[in-house]
Amino acid sequence: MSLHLWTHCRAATMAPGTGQAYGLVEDAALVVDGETLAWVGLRADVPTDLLARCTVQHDAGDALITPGLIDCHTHLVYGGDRSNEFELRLNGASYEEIARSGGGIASTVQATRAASAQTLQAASSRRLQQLVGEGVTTIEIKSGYGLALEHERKCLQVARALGQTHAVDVRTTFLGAHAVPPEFAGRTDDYVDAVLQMLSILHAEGLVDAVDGFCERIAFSTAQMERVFAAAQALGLPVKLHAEQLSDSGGAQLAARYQALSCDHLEWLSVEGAQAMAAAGSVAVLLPGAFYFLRETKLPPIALLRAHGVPMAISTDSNPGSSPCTSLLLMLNMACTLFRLTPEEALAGVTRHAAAALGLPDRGVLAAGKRADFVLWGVQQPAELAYALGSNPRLQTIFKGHVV
Ligand code: DI6
Ligand code: FE
Repeated sequence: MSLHLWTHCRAATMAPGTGQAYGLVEDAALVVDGETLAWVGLRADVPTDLLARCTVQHDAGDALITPGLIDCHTHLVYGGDRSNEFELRLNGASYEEIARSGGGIASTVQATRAASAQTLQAASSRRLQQLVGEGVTTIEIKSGYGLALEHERKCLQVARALGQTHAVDVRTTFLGAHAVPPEFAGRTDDYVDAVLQMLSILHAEGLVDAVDGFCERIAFSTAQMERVFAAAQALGLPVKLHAEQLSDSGGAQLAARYQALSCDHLEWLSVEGAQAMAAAGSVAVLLPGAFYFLRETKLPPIALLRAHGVPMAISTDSNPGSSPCTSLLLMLNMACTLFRLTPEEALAGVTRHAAAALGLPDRGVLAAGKRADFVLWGVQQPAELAYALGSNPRLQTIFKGHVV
């Protein structure tokens, strides 16, 4: 099989331990074999046997190359929007008050149930195109606005279908434990029974790659989440958790006991929670869009996460209520400005650590054996990706070895 050679570029490989910030390689070459990277390094060092097999040459025009970006936490598939609640909040109501009075997630559930798969597909496709247009090559999409079997199924099927119609790898997460739907009002434990039933059916239909929940005083307790996690574990599915977003409920410790891939949000994370995550190898997924949009003032404990060596990922949390955002590059900037991450930490957060948050060791860095998902950017320095607020310097995306 003929190989493809990419040259005239700098590569921010994001590979750890190279001694270079961003794993940067000046005057780099990438050799692509089918869907896989066969070799990455200095152009002068490409092995001659490989070079001889490179029949297609690509001049990257002095672009900076990074791994394809990974948006590891989204609620991309939903009906309607919540601009009305945005307005209510600007007139004084809080996010929790709106949620408790039947708005919030419940209003999106109503709109999502009413929408056909086709309508959901069209609306979600528009959002996905914006992310893909910024170099996203892997995206996680959660259910959680259907909250009944047929509607959770519909959303997960739409998510899977999006992966067929766009140059992006879609990972699905079942978030049945997102909110208690109106027909179960006051009967949360009964709804958890229903969640367990939905999970086993949707898993059998091949629609679920991971399981998530919203562990919060306005959603599910740790005891209720534990039932969901135990069921996921019995099915061999990895778990993640929306934990300590609005309060510290000990969700991180629970998730860590189930070797969670990630705990997400974490504004109220405790020392014990961070220790548990470190011991379990869980990634901290930070969501600056939700922090910004809800005008939170409690910052996630970045210093604590650093001190315990917990890897930090960054994601859009794209959803209609707390982060109506379809720009992962903007999240890079906000992770730096709001959370004080370094641009290198932020870029690792949408590449290497985002891959870990999805349990995908085959991507997130540019190295031999990894998937050939990468992006050419019209920038000189990697820091420009986080610095240039609201700009999109993407030149080209290569997905599974092919130019998109
Ligand atoms: N936390 C969030 O920030 C989103 N879901 C969650 O569990 C918000 C979802 C929404 O408001 O629609
Ligand atoms: Fe979320």
